[in-house]
Amino acid sequence: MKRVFSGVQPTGNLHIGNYLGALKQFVELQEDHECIYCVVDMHSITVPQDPKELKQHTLDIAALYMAVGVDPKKSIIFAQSTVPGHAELNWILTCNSYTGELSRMTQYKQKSHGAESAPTGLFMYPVLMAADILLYDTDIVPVGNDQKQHIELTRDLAIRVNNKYGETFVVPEGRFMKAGARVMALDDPTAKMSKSAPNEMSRISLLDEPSKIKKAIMRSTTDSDGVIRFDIDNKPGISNLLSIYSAFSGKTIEQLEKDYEGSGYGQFKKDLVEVTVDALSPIRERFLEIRGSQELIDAMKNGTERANAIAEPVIKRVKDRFGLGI
Ligand code: ATP
Ligand code: LTN
Repeated sequence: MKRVFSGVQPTGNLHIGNYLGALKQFVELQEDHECIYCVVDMHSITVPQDPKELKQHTLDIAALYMAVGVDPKKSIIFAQSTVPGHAELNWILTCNSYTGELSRMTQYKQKSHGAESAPTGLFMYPVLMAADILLYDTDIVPVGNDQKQHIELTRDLAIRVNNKYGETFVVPEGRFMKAGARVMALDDPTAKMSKSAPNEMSRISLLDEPSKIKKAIMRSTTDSDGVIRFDIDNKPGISNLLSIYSAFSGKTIEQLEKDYEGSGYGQFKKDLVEVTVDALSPIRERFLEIRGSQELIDAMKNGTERANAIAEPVIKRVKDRFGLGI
């Protein structure tokens, strides 16, 4: 069975971009893969976090994994900081990375705003992500499109170490959705939907009430020609809504274009509200059941044990290759 690893940062509520780009794949893959799903709490402290909130967010992301359908009996769910191998491998990979390649990472450039002095953690973020992935001999990494560059770096680091020290790491591959790999902001379809954007109406969170979902979709930015057709360059707003509709309903974009031929944006948006509310309501209900439950704590503790059992022999192998220890 091929092994799958992915992670989500415990920063705030997840939105439908996170779901359609990443979490939906988590659920699909667990049927015929060995899956490891991590809440990457150590990544989130690359920017300051309130300690109490961070702990709660970590539990909430794990609860959301379960609410969307990740089954802790099939998949491993755990918090990154509870497996020491992540930090150990992080250092070893740091010593095999270059400042040049890390300065070229788009996410770093965006988050550091080109400042001359930025937090070192932000700079090192992609190396820790590579450590997460390589620690489990991962074959497949399901993520959104925005992580492509980080996956490439992970592969480069793995290949570099393999060439220098002999076969050490499995070289992983990214896995991206057809519809949903890059969900755009509802108020500005040229920007990625993001947890951190100031405008609440730019996103739909997985736990949003139907009234908020309705408001955000009905107000979403579209063009003025009124034709429901997929054309990212000239009609980014309606194209984004078509992608979301397609991802939630399972209908192809071509089918939707046919279904809505001749009808206006108003009707299309109304139907999209219904499709979205129907998809998110069971997630919200399940989340409220799991949040604060013993089931959640047990699943995460069990996840840590199982993750450690996979990571320990890999760390041992890496240390042997590098001549670390006695
Ligand atoms: P933000 O949404 O604030 O930019 P982030 O990208 O850091 O946060 P994470 O929680 O770390 O979000 O990402 C979790 C997963 O969701 C990753 O696999 C990421 O690629 C994916 N993802 C994030 N935003 C989108 C989006 N707009 N469309 C599709 N996938 C996305
Ligand atoms: N950088 C990722 C989160 C992340 C991740 C990982 C994803 C950290 N470690 C390992 C996949 C595999 C992001 O989505 N921002």
